[in-house]
Amino acid sequence: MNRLIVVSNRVALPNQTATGGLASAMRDALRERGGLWFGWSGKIAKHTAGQLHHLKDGEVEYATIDLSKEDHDHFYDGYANRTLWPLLHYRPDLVDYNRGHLAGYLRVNTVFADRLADLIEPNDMIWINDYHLIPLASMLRERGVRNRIGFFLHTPLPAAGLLIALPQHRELLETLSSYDLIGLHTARDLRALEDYFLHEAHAVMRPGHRMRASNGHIFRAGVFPIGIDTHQVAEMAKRALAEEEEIGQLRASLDDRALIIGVDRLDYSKGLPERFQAYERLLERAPELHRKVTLLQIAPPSRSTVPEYRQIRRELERSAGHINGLYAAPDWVPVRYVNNSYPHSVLSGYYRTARVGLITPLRDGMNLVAKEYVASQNPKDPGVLVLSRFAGAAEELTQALLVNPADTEEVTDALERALKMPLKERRNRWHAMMEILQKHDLTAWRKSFLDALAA
Ligand code: GDG
Repeated sequence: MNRLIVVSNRVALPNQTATGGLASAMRDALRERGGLWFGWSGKIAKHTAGQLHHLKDGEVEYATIDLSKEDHDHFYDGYANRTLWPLLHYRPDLVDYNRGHLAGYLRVNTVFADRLADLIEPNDMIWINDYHLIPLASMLRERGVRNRIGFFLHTPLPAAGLLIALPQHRELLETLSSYDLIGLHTARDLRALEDYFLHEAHAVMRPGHRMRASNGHIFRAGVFPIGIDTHQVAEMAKRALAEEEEIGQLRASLDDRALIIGVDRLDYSKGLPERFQAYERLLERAPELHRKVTLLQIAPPSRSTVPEYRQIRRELERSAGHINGLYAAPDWVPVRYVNNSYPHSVLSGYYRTARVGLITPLRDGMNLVAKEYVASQNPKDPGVLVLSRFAGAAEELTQALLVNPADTEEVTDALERALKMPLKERRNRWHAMMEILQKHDLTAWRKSFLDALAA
């Protein structure tokens, strides 16, 4: 089996817990085949930026580099988080375009290419991840790398009409044609990619989902919806009540009230203000539910150097305070809004406790929390997933109650229906979703991507 090189902005080193789906998928793939994980060390260089740090753990090597403060600010805080992230999440109004940020982004990709090129052996397969590293393959090709290189985009890809709002979009996006394979989460994202290349970048379709770009490169794109480690999550959730004291504490505090849960990084793409509004509307419309339900929203803060993230935090504090001010009673707090993060083992127990999983991003590449919520349920008495149509997960989890997160009444209706859903219907919907999650788990995802890359 060929050696695998994984490249991502952040690397989960062996002594760190792998948070998030990407990190654990890559770690498993590397352990199985042996290989190298390359990326940013997560550190700002005090003296020399770009120096390589090596670490070996069994068959897996890690090579990381520090970034200078200036490069980090332009590349990560700037172009990745303030230009590409809002654009890819359909928010051109939030795109902060600055040529200095683009220059920093290209500079960091160049440093990655320079350092990585020296580490590549002739038969290695290279798997580059996410929007931080779009031009990396073309830079490696310029350095003579002829290996098979795949790219996976973990975010959505918006329609061509939006992508062209990015200044110099062709210079950046056409570099995608240097990959052998581009992986996306959904059919909608694939359509957007094909539409962009065919209608904005003068590419032509070739048989077998291949395209020929205007520079003559032939590449392939496909749909590979990321999964979770379904079996492991289900087992963890089953054990959580016995093993994690937080679960007993939460259950005792609920006092038989139905729990609605949301877990999201504090990000404007997650639709949190709209979610709070729908919950407020539920309490307004259904007084019989007062004291009978509680919303637990877990939202660890992220990217707090970006103004929009500080603003959404203030907005949510106001909104939670407003709802509690209107409806709370001495023995009932309708919204529990928590800005902490929790280990997976605790989260899975929280999911199992919740009658409703309320996952309503305005846009999301996949949304692994939705899948983890389903996998954590008690098969005898499963909860109901209320899911945004605009999360990639909605293409597979069609037995969730699918909603448009901007339509307050629709989300409120779904919440009410979920809270009142009879056991038989809950079981039927849960079984259908669980079957999909078992078949298309994380192992199946990485295998199908790597098989396609090797083909
Ligand atoms: C990108 C795309 C796509 C652990 N503790 C907390 C927490 N975790 C874990 C969750 C889940 C992961 O983090 C979050 O996964 P998501 O898929 O929801 O979102 P991201 O990792 O930000 O993002 C996304 C994914 O890549 C994979 O391709 O699905 O669309 O944006 O595993 O259990 N999460 C939160 N709080 C915790 O305390 N929010």
